[in-house]
Amino acid sequence: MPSRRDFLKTSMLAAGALAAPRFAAATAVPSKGALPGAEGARVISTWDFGVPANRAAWTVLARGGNALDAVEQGAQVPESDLANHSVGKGGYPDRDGHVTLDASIMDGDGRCGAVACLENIAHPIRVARRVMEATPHVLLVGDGALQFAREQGFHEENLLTPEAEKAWHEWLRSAKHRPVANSENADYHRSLRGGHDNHDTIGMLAVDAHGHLAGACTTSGMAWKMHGRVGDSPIIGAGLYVDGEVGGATSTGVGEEVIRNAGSFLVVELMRQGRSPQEACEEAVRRIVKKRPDGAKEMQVGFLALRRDGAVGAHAIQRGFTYAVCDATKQDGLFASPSVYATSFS
Ligand code: SD4
Repeated sequence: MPSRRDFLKTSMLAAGALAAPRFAAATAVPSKGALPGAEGARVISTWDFGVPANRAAWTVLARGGNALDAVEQGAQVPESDLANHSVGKGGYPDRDGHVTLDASIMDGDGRCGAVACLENIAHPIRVARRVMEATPHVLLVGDGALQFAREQGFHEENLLTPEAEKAWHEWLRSAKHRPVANSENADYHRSLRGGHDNHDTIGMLAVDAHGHLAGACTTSGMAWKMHGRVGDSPIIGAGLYVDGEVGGATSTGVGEEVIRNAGSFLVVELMRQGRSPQEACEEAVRRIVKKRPDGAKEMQVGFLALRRDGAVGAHAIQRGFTYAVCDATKQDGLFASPSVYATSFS
């Protein structure tokens, strides 16, 4: 894992290096089976914890495995990390003390599956894939999602770790129970993020050596959210969208703003119209900021995009959004996204 200083150094080069198509033949899309082994494969994901997640995904891509298996594998790394309070087991609970998880997975061919407000299952991304493959549906929520997971043989366990429970009790002491829509100040948004700013949703996008694309997104959502609240992460087109003809996009930050703008779908459609991944992410962020000129100063939303040729884009409202890039040349790349504002919640 690179140190923060290494990453900051690297990030000086990042925006230019990755915003521009990295692969020599940026517009030449590899045809199926044309590239041996891992050549041409790349996986990217949100935040610092994307580095170990990418490495897990890379174990699949490096042996010529497919992008869908890779992102499912990679997303499980932060889901298992108990020190990570925003994804999977160990995630901070809602205001009533329930850890409720949201996840989605999408293949470049348009197949997708998702779960929302799922309790007691440590790997919601695996359940999302099962929804995609074993049901005629796209999204299962709450008790129905849990019932399905049980039927599929998933193990049930308590996801509220002692550390997360302690943080919840501390929050309860000063908690103001009020709907998110009424609350637009920075302190409140910071509290929604559990006071941890470089720990957030993991969104992961991969292109495999056969030129096939897939994406995954998994989160425990905003800390101390209202019970039943669902963010952007399990909403196809909001927190995640992948189109094998174009590329994929994923988001992190205040999910309500991403849903309002169909954020990831927007990024992919902009790429389809010819914008670079970087330009597409910038435009999606711009739309959010334009609609919420005051609120945007105090909230974070970040988009990450991968074009089918491997070109990467990233943009965020606030400074501090990092993303990890892994390919045959470097497995642990970590970069800082450009942002609209220079402020950081970190
Ligand atoms: C959500 N985008 O549920 C996700 C994760 C999050 O601050 O809470 N980010 O809105």
